[in-house]
Amino acid sequence: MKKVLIFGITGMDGANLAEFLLNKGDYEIWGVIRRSSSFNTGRLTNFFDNINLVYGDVTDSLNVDSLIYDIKPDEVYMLAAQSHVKISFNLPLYTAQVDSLGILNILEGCRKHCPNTKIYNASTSELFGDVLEIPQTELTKFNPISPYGISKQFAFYICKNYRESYNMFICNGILFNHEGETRGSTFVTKKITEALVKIKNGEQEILKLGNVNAKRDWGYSKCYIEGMWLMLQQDTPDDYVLATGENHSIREFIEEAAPYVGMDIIWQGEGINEKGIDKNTGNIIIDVDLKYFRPSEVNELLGDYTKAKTILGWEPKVKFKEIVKIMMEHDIKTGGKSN
Ligand code: NAP
Ligand code: G4F
Repeated sequence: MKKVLIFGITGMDGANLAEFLLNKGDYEIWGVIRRSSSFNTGRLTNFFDNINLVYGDVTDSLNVDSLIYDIKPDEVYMLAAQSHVKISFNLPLYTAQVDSLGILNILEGCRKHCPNTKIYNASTSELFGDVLEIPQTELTKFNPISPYGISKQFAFYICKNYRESYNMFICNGILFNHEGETRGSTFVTKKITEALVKIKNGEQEILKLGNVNAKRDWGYSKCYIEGMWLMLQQDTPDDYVLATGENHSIREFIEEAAPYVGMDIIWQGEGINEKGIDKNTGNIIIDVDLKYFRPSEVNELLGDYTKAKTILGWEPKVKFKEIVKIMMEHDIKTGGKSN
């Protein structure tokens, strides 16, 4: 059995990865969870008894060092993060502590105790920020414009530095937005799918959103998990973009999702006075609200995954319309209740 240690196992990707590796049958799974005053293992329910959970926090270097020393994993996946871009403007220092220094604690632990461990670092298309070319590839210059993106840029380069300086096996996965049934409720796709269901069921009146014109290259978490794993199965470590190669606006996501609950959204007004109205009832469903705008906005992301396709044989199997379908059907079943 290979030992794998997952930081961020309670998150969307971490839980999907744990399940994926369990199904492979040759992994002993270790996952790090944070102490919390409320239940935080909801995404692990289906396989809770088949994994080993340990308490930890990536900002606690003593803790990270002991975990790596005790477990001596064959593979480490660093998925732990303060992963919300807008919140990174409210908590810039905390975001830097987790998203920059967290991986450094892991790199140091592995360098000292198990230098042959293969390490995956969750990098992000937010590094491209105010993009300098379209589409973005592994060679596109970074231009991050949020504390989150800038913190993740440190993480990217410290991984590259440890790979080159100490000959360690470390990969940065530059992943574009990816979604799914268990996406956190404050990210825009899940906020939309849950709200539409609740509005339909009479449990919510209106959905307030920020910039509905931004475009994202949305993929499906369960496809991207496989790409992460493939990176660590290669003979040499490298950095890869995972994306779908198509992008859509928030507005398009809403228009695609609404018919699943019998709504047909038309738009009236402009800027912060814009409203999304259900053509069938005349009810206002979407209200644009300044509160959800960011101090600086990444307007458009579009990824080119040619390198991952060529070297890893990876391709996104699920694209935009199918993602919306999966999320809407899931939320209709659960009544739009969060994980
Ligand atoms: P997520 O759902 O927000 O999960 C984040 C995970 O990190 C949770 O398990 C969280 O624990 C844990 N965590 C946060 N702070 C921690 C700390 N100080 N110590 C230990 N664990 C901590 O994120 P995700 O969407 O699965 O994304 C996984 C990773 O990929 C993140 O690094 C994210 O930045 C990156 N990424 C995501 C996307 C995307 O579109 N999803 C795209 C590119 C990159 P709690 O459950 O206790 O909060
Ligand atoms: O869903 P979002 O919050 O995702 P964002 O900011 O693109 O970040 C996600 O993807 C990154 C990869 O590119 C990850 F690294 C990161 O961890 C995270 O998973 O926002 C998407 C877009 C933005 O343009 C935002 O301004 O939706 C826009 N938006 C409009 N109204 C909103 C809202 N976003 C949120 N969260 N909430 C709104 O009400």
